[in-house]
Amino acid sequence: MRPTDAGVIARYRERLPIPHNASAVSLNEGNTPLVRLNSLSDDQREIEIFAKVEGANPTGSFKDRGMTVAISMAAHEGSEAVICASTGNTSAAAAAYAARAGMKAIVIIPDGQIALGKLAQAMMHGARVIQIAGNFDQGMEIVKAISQKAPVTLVNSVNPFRLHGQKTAAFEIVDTLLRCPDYHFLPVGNAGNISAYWMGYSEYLETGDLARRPVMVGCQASGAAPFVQGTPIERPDTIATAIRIGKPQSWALAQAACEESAGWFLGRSDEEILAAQRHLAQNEGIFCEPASATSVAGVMLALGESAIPNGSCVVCTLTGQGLKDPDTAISQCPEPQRVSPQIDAVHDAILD
Ligand code: AN7
Repeated sequence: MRPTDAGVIARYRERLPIPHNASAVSLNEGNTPLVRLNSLSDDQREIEIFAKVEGANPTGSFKDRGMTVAISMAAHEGSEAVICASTGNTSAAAAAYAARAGMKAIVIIPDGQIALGKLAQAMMHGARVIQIAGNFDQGMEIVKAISQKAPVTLVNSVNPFRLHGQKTAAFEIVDTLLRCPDYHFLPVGNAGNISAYWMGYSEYLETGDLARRPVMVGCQASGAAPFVQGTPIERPDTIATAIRIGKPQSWALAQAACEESAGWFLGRSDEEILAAQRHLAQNEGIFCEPASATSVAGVMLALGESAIPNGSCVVCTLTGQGLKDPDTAISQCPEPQRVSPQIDAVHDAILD
C-alpha cells in the first residue's frame, strides 16, 4: 500500500457518502491492531477475547476515523471553521484534522474535567480552546446553537459524517477476523460510537459480507450511566472523564443498536474501571485510558456472571490511548523508588 492509499477514506471510500471529487484530509488513521487478550480468553471454554486498539490512531483515539470524514466534507463544502464540544478526544482530533486542512478549530471543554494530554493536543494544534464552567452536555447545547447561526461546521457526532467514518472500525474487525464477533463491548458516552459500529455491521450484513451481527453491549461508568438508568442525568460524574456525559446525543440510535442486537447496557464503578485499566497494562501490555477500560470491565463482569456462552468470540473496543491521561495513571501506581546514584544502593533497591 502506498502511503497515499492509507486512511479510512482511501480504504473504504465506496462505503462512505463522499463525492468523487472530494479529497481526503487524512493522517492515515484506521487499520488499528486487533489484539488477542490472552489473560481473559479461556481455552477450555473456547472463549476468545480481542481488543480493537483504537489508541493506535494518529491522535490517540477512535475519533480520527470520524474526523477524517467530517473534516474532508467540511473542506469540500468550503467551510473555514469547525466547532465542537468535547470531553477531550474529539477536540484533539478536530484540532489536528482542522490544522491539516488549513481550517480554524474552536473547541468547548468542561473546565478542569479534561485529561492533560488531550488539552495539550488541542492547544498545540492551534485550536481556539474555550473552557466553560459547566459540563459536556451544556457545551453540546451551546455548540449546536452557535453552529446554527455562525459560519462554522459542527463536528460532534451529531454530524452524520462522523458516524460514517467510525463505522469503518466494524469493517476492519470483520475483515481481520474473517467472521462476525458474537459479542461486541464498547464504552458509551455520547453514544455515537456504538451507533456507528452497529451501522457498520448492518451495512456488511446488507452487502452479504456478514451473515449476522454481533450482540452489542454498551458499557458506562456507574456515575454517568444514563442508559443503565433509562433516563438522561443532570450531573454525571466519573474519573473516566471522556465518558462523563449525562445526555447522550445519539440516544435513539444507541438504544436501537442495543435492542436489535439483543444486547444490553451495564455500569461499572470507577474502581472497577481502573482495575480493568491496570489489568490490561500489567497483563497484556496495553495502556488505554480509563474510559476505554470500561469495555474490558464490562467483559470481566459478563464473564463473571457467565453471560458469555462457551465458544464465543468477543471483541472489545479500547477507544483511547493511556498516555492521554497521565495523572490518573500515576495516581494509582506506587511512586518510583528514589536511591542515590551508586551501584550498591541500586543493587540493594532492586533486590528489596
Ligand atoms: C476514550 O471527546 O465524547 O459514546 O468529546 O473519548 O461515541 O461518545 C469522547 C468519547 C469512549 C465515548 N472512549 O464514545 C469527546 C467524547 C473515549 C472517548 C468515548 C469517548 P461515544
